[in-house]
Amino acid sequence: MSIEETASKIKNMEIRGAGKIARCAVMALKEYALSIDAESTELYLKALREGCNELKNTRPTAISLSNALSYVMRRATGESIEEIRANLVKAVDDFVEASIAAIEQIATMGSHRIVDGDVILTHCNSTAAIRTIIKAHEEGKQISVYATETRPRYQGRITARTLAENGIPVTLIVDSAVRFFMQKVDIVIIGADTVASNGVVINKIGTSLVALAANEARVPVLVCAEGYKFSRETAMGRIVEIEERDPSEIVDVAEFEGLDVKIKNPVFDQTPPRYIDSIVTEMGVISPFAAYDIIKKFEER
Ligand code: RUB
Repeated sequence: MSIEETASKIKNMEIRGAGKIARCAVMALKEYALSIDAESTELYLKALREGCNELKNTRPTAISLSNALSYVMRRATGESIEEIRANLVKAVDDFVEASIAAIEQIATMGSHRIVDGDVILTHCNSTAAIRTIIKAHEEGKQISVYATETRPRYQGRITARTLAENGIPVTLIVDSAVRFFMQKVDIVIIGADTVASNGVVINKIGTSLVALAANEARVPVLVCAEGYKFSRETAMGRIVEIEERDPSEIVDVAEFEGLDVKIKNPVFDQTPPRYIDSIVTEMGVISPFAAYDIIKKFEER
């Protein structure tokens, strides 16, 4: 897919989820790198950087997107266009392979936290969280899942379908029923778009309410997040921008025409580390307060 097509699909959420947008973006950059016809290495790199920016500007919250693009751009070096191109292609292939392997490593470690008979609650649609749940099921554990519908885009329906297709009993609930059902839940398992250096987890809007309800009911919250979702920028003071999408995703705005009604649609929120039990990464299971260690470890790779 071209850069433009990929950027547009990420923007309109045909491609979504922090991991998937990162993988699709670098794959689009690879296609572009193979097609650029430039007269010098400078012009070649300039074109790559422009392509990168177009992809980065699609969705602001998930650091996975810019971390993935930065990872491949840092490796796009060489004396000639051919060399730069070959290094970029290798970096993209390495990134995609490692990011898929990371999901499996997370699932293996995360499934150890799920015991036979567990009732799990998940929010939104996270590949890493879902794979962890399916892994526990494959290990023979009898589990069941509450999946929130996840307004306004209903990603929870995808989650419910995927889990059910894998033979896991699922109950789909409205987001506002989370506290109602929390007493029946043994563990909350969710994904992340960004993990800040202070352990704050940024994920789909409503995650912080889920975590609050879990905390009140003494239910542990497990976050499944690959190392490239940790934000080095936050260690340098950067605030994670919370994406606000069009009000029409919530309601037909014409219904309120002429009335003093504002419609707001922030699509992610921040969960403080004190409401999170552990974060499962491919580099190990950590306390959210150890997020900075993952940032350092990931950079050393
Ligand atoms: C998706 C979402 C997911 C994370 C992690 O939001 O919040 O929980 O992105 O997903 P959206 P994954 O639907 O707005 O992209 O584990 O697949 O990377």
